Amino acid sequence: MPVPSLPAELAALRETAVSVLRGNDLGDITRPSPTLYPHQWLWDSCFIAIGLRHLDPQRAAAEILSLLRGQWPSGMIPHVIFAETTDFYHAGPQRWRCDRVTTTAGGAQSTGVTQPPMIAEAAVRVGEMMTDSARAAFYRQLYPGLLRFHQWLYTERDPDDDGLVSLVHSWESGMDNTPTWMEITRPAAPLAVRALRRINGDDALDALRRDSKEVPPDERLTSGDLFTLYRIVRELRGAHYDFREIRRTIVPLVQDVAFNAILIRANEHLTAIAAEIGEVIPAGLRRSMRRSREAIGQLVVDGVYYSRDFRTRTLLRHETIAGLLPLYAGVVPEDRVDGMVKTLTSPRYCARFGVASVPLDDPAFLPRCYWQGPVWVNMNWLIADGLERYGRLDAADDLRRNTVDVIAASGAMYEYYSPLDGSGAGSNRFSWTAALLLDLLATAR
Ligand code: 9WN
Repeated sequence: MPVPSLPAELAALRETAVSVLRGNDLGDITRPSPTLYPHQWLWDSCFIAIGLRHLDPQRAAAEILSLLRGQWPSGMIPHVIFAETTDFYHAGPQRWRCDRVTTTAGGAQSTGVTQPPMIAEAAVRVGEMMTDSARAAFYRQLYPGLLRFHQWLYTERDPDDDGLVSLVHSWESGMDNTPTWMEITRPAAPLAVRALRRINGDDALDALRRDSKEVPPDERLTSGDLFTLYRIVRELRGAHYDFREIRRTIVPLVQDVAFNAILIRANEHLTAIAAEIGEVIPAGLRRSMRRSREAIGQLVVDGVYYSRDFRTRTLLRHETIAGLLPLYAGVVPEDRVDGMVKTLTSPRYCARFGVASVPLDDPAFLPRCYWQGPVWVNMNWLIADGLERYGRLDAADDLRRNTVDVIAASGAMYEYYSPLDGSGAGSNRFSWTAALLLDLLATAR
């Protein structure tokens, strides 16, 4: 691929991004980070493919197709497909024991939950870089598995035909400790966590955790919350990862607004992929797709989109970046778009480096703590894409430029950035930051 002509400083940054991706390349999958996340993650691989397409479209296509190796007979594509590695990951196969309930298409071990369905988006972006015949061949390989995944999302996770799919763990949202999820998850804290917390706050639990050796604990979720998430995994395991059984447990069930927004956009891409290879989307799925577009309108109050509790159908009135993703889905009525642009560029979301994951005036806001405030490059990318399709080109360009600037100022591919001072946090060799930087540089106007 010809390298776009870039100023020296950005060319060097691009080289850093390429070397991070090479360093995290495990053959036809890419791990999100060399130490923190040594396996394959669903939405990470999609964002990674969107960057890899600028280096090697076939390799990018392989990144996407490799996700099908983790597909369950039910159609689910898991959030993590475990790689053949002895590297430590805190929520590894032993925590899930999915081999007791199913097998995956490629025989790999996996988790028992999914992640935002970014596959169709990534496939279309990669397809744009291919010849017509290579793209058609790629789409033909991907389509049957991708179709089954979208069908599974509705049949398994929208049993009441709401048009919105429900998630069974905050890890499915990809925004692990976002306040919306933590609030609804905390009542499920194990008794021991509650007792220890009373005696000594989270400090007593810190010694027991193993996920925060690479990055300071205050950049991750609290120990109490982490042990609660492990407890939810135990509940899911006991319910054989089957939604009908899960419904009867204490597991929080959320119609997550960001996940459903991503699904709505993915449905459009899936429809385009099918049309290109002469396939017809089954009528049942077409109907679910239509219902989703209508149903997401039930999540908005006074111009703000929220997630909803599946059990009680009440809105979880916590304003976070998740509520901005309907822009990416293209489902925001035109007369509300400018209001949302105003919100995301306001000091509440601190537009200087992109969009804070939680507004600065929220009591839960912490500038360097994971999904509780930091700016994430993938969120900026999604929102900018939505703004562009709404014709808000200046806002989209500003957001993209700010994103490149914040990465450039840090000089490294951090997992997330403080919205207050742009300092990097989490892993500093994070694949999707590297990949999306490549995409931002290659597509800049
Ligand atoms: C759990 C891999 C993943 C991302 C998520 C991010 C984080 C995992 C963890 O890392 O979650 O899935 O162990 O904290 O929150 O979005 O996909 O990069």
